[in-house]
Amino acid sequence: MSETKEIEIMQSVYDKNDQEAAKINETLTNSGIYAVNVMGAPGAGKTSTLIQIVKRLGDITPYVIEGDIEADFDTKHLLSLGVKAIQINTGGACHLDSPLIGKAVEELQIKDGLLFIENIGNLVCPAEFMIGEHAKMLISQVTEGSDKPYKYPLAFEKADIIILNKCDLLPYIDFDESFFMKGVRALNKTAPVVKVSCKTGEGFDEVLVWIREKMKA
Ligand SMILES: Nc1nc2c(ncn2[C@@H]2O[C@H](COP(=O)(O)OP(=O)(O)O)[C@@H](O)[C@H]2O)c(=O)[nH]1
Ligand SMILES: [Mg+2]
Repeated sequence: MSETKEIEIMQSVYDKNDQEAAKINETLTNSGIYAVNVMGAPGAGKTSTLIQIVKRLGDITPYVIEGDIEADFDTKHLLSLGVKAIQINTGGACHLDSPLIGKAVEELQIKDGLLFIENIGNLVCPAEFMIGEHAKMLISQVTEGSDKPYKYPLAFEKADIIILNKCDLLPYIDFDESFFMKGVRALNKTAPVVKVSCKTGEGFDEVLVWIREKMKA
């Protein structure tokens, strides 16, 4: 009788990705780059948040790697604002991985500044893959409902900062902030949760304080 063997394929896929992520992280650190993996659902306001941040960076140079399944609207928008940006289209894959980011980093030729990697709009897979970042920024939005930390725990657990976007719409919707915060804090005791609006600019001064502190450290 032949012996049955269990092969942990997922583990080795993650290991290979994480090893490459560690190398990218080292390369970026040595080049004076602080990298932020920006995660969130489609339409949560990831690009809008980056635009608000970029406007406030002063002497810090921003770079963006834009991840989308298809199209390059966000990259074109960022380029039109003078931001050095590059597009990755995954053609279907639901997250960015280290080999994709490794190539993009090489192509961008960046030095001394702040790199945002806008991940594919998805609250699940991006949280599972390290891509060389120093920090993960999760964009949540009041319009997606206050139960999201309970339904998509990993993204909230792994986040180093949680941006709660579209707060200008709070008067028009039922968003239970204390339920949301209870869910967040059950998973993540330390990440700051910053209420913002990309429409009004509310909350971004606090986001900038966080970024500057992280880059200094
Ligand atoms: N009312 C309101 N709309 C927003 C806000 N932030 C983003 N949006 C809108 O939400 C849509 C998706 O934003 P976008 O930044 O493209 O989201 P992404 O897919 O996560 O990059 C756009 O129509 C934005 O104008 C906000 O704070 N308030
Ligand atoms: Mg976008």
